[in-house]
Amino acid sequence: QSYRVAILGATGAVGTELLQLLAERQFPLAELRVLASERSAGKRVAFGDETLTVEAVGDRAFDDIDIVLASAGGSRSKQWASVAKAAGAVVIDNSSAFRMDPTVPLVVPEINPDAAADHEGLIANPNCTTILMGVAVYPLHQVHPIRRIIAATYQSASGAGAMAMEEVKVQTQAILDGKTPPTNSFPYPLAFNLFPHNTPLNEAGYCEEEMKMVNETRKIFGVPDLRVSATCIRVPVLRAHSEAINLEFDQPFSPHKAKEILQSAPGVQVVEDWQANYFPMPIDASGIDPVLVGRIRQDLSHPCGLELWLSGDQVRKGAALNAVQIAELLAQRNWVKPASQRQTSFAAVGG
Ligand code: A2P
Ligand code: 11C
Repeated sequence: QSYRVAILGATGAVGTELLQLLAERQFPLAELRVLASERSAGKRVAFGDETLTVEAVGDRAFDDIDIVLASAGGSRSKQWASVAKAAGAVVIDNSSAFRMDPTVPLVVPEINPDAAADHEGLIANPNCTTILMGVAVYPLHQVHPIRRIIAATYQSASGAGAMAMEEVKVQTQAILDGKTPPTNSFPYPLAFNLFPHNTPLNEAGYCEEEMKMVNETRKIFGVPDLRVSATCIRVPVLRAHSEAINLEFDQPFSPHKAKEILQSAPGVQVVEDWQANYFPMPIDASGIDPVLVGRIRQDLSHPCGLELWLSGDQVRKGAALNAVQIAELLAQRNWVKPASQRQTSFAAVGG
């Protein structure tokens, strides 16, 4: 079976990656519609060896579409998800608009694929830092439950979109030329600098990005009271986020055993050369699928603690790849239609 797919936000950083992944992974496509704002209507985007013409999203844009991969920001998702659902499509939404809605599954296929079965036309793709952390620590959580996670993130410009990536390059050149760096995507210059993630702060002093790591991890792991605390920092890296993660388990967890588990965990690649002091780096993680994990070591300050370090491509596994994997999951398990509209294999017993 093949599917009619639409990408909303096809000209953006994640949209571009979605196009590459659908081609690379040979997703079974009957049609691929590429949608963006009016500004981009008529532009051409690459899809494998072909180019496709971008259409402006509109009321009829989702007619006859089975799967929508949405990555045009939360307000656009809020505006168009219901239109796409009404047209009969299932929306896999990369924004934060619906993630904490209890009726919307929040899915990382390596962690909670079965949650996708219950969808009613909308599935949320988690936040990128949350996905990367989840893929790396869930395999350990399955062996010994995690009691507490403390994370510090080093987030690249790609998390703020294609324009922000461009801005870092322009800022870098401006500073090297002795000029004032322009700032549009971020409140402060990012080149040769770093700053706490610039999302709104709550009363406790945590920003939205940090609270996404708390709340989304709880939902994906199915542990509503999991203790998570995060500090999210934007760094002048173009692409791929890194995270320093401290884990506390309910019992001691040997680093050797943790490494063995992670070496066979889906979506993870262990990168550790202690002699060479070589561990995951964003330049190595950029453009590849696995989350690179290393420096798996005993927490000196706690007998049940482990420390680890990861780098993962924010645009790939942190966004586009996870969304395409959800689409593949729906296709493989025949879950493209909403749960309430699916034919079960049991005939209704007549009365
Ligand atoms: P466009 O290029 O036409 O503005 P990024 O996160 O990399 O900045 O990408 C954002 C994506 O969301 C782009 O594809 C962008 O399209 C799309 N987008 C932005 N505003 C709208 C809108 N009002 N309607 C549809 N798509 C939009
Ligand atoms: C960043 N993680 O790096 C953010 C971008 O919840 O989908 C993605 C925000 C989200 O800024």
